[in-house]
Amino acid sequence: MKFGVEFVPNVKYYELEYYAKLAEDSGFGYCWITDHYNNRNVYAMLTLLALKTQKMRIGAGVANPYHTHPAVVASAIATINEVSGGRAVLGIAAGDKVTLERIGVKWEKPLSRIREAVEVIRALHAGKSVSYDGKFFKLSGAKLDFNAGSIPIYIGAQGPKMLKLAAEIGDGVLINASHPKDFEVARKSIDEGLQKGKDFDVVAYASLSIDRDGGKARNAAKIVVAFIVAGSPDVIFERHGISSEDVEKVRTSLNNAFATGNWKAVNEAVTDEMVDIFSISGTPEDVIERIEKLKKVGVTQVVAGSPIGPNKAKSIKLMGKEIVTRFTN
Ligand code: F42
Repeated sequence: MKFGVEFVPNVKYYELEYYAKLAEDSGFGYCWITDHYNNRNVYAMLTLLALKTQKMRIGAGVANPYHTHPAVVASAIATINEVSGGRAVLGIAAGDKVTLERIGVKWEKPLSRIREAVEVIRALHAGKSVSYDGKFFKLSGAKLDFNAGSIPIYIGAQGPKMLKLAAEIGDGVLINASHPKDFEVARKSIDEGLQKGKDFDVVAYASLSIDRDGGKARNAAKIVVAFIVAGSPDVIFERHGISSEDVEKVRTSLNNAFATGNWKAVNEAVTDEMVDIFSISGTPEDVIERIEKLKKVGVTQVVAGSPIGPNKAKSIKLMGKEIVTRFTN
């Protein structure tokens, strides 16, 4: 099992640097930085981390081919690869519809767009002069004027078609899920696209919260879980037997909280069951038990995403000491 950590660059650069270095010192092998135009720029932050870390692989988790042309993505991540001495990885996915629409970007045909983008990026990274006549991207003799090196491409995917595509054309897949049942289902789509014998990293890009006090850990995950519940499709609730009334309570409390600031009500609306399904939360023992189950359903990398714990620094260290060491030694 490999371990990664995810950071959202909605904090000052020196905070991000501090947590990333702490993660590296705690034994995490991957650091993924999210990409949304309204946060600090992902490549600027990755350049910082390329200079301030030594061993960890660092990458965009995830870029999208809507607001950034794949040739620009190819060049940006190749720059990170050069600065980091070959430690860059690229995550790419369809992008967040709501965020993209806010800047007037139409979110159409994500499957074909991702396929084309990955083909363009791989060709440019191979150092070729690229002429490409896609539906969305047209290149005519495009070439990077520096050596990109080798950069694995991971695709962020939840839907069955995107999972299959990720298996077909990616080196790995980043799946926003925490529960073994969701990976059992995802595995079926992955297997449809995966060539036998291909080395492929199945990543649980999970909401994780760890603390020696299990109650505190679970409580810290509740707001993040509320957002996941609010954005999940009905098929997920049906799969886990969550009632539509319970989902509605979370959605209503969340909408109200934006207007009234009553986040306590959001915490109350999130059930224990939801915390279990949409996050990996609890004591080190609870987290170990869940990771053992994820391993059984084919997960090969666990990414600790928000909130990581009630005290981020303490939780990163605890993850390193009790979890990363245990699974990687
Ligand atoms: N989004 C961001 O914007 N920034 C991030 O930093 C970010 C991180 C991230 C990490 C892991 C991860 O898994 C996702 C992450 N996301 C992030 C969200 C990501 O960008 C996607 O929004 C998310 O993964 C949802 O994608 P999906 O895999 O569910 O694919 C969507 C597009 C979907 O509906 N897929 C369907 C499927 O079955 O897979 C298929 C849809 C389909 O068939 N479309 C057709 C087509 O050709 O594309 C026709 C549609 C048409 O337009 O007519």
